[in-house]
Amino acid sequence: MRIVVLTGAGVSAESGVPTFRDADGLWEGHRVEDVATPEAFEMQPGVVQRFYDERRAALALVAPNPAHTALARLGTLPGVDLLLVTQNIDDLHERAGATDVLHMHGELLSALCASCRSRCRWAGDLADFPPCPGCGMTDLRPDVVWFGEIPYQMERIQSALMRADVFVSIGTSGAVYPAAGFVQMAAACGARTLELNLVPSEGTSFFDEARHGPAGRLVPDWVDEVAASLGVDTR
Ligand code: BV8
Repeated sequence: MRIVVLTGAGVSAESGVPTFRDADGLWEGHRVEDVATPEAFEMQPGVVQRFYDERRAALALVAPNPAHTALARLGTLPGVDLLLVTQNIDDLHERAGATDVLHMHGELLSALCASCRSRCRWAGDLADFPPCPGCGMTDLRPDVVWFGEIPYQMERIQSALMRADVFVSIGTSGAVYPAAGFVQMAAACGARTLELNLVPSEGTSFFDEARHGPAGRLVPDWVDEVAASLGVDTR
């Protein structure tokens, strides 16, 4: 069974990672264009670096929840060919045991050199503009995809969507493209589509089925169903 799963901020909400558009969402404190665009980084690099330094440091205070754990288990089920695509830049999928997670919008724990384009794992701050381990220039930036920039590994995502038997969207509002358009691409290529979200998303009408509630309950239940359909007992 070829499954493509797309996750958003809602899958990490029960771990204590603020989402973007919910009441106390991240953007509440900051205007998107002030922190998540190349122009903002050009104009006020210190503000943007501190914004991501804060989120990187906050990763140490959170842990995976049952939704992350269930998706890691899904990837190990015999007969399941899973591509786990996330819009999240946290590392909770990996800490729950998931392997080969595709971070289409980048990762907090990675730095990208704007000079030599090399990447390196990064756990500390960038606001003091440390030298790039590759070229020594002080042009390291967060390795995240800002608005107006092209998401990572789009070809790999598109080919998986076109071959998928099942497409599942978890914890995302469907407000940001191209991720918000994946359900239509998968459906057009014959996949069965399922939305698991706290409330109906902006794209809920595009899904064959939608279940609403906390991911920490919906995702383990759904993974058990997949396992049972493959004759595998999971719990
Ligand atoms: C691009 C990284 C060209 C940085 C992010 C078409 C139409 C209109 C606009 C556009 C368009 N195409 C492009 C655009 C422009 C733009 C865009 O979409 N703008 C929007 C605002 C209209 N898109 C871009 O600029 C993209 N680039 O298009 O390049 C291109 C395209 C294709 C191919 C080649 C070239 C780049 C966008 C990426 C920007 N970077 N993040 C950072 O994180 O700081 S986006 C960021 O915001 C996240 O990564 C995520 O993608 C988005 C937030 O959305 P969600 O994750 O869904 O979070 P949100 O808070 O909104 O919703 C949470 C949901 O969870 C809610 O529904 C809530 O109810 C639910 N929930 C809450 N708790 C729970 C829960 N669910 C279950 N359980 C719970 N406990």
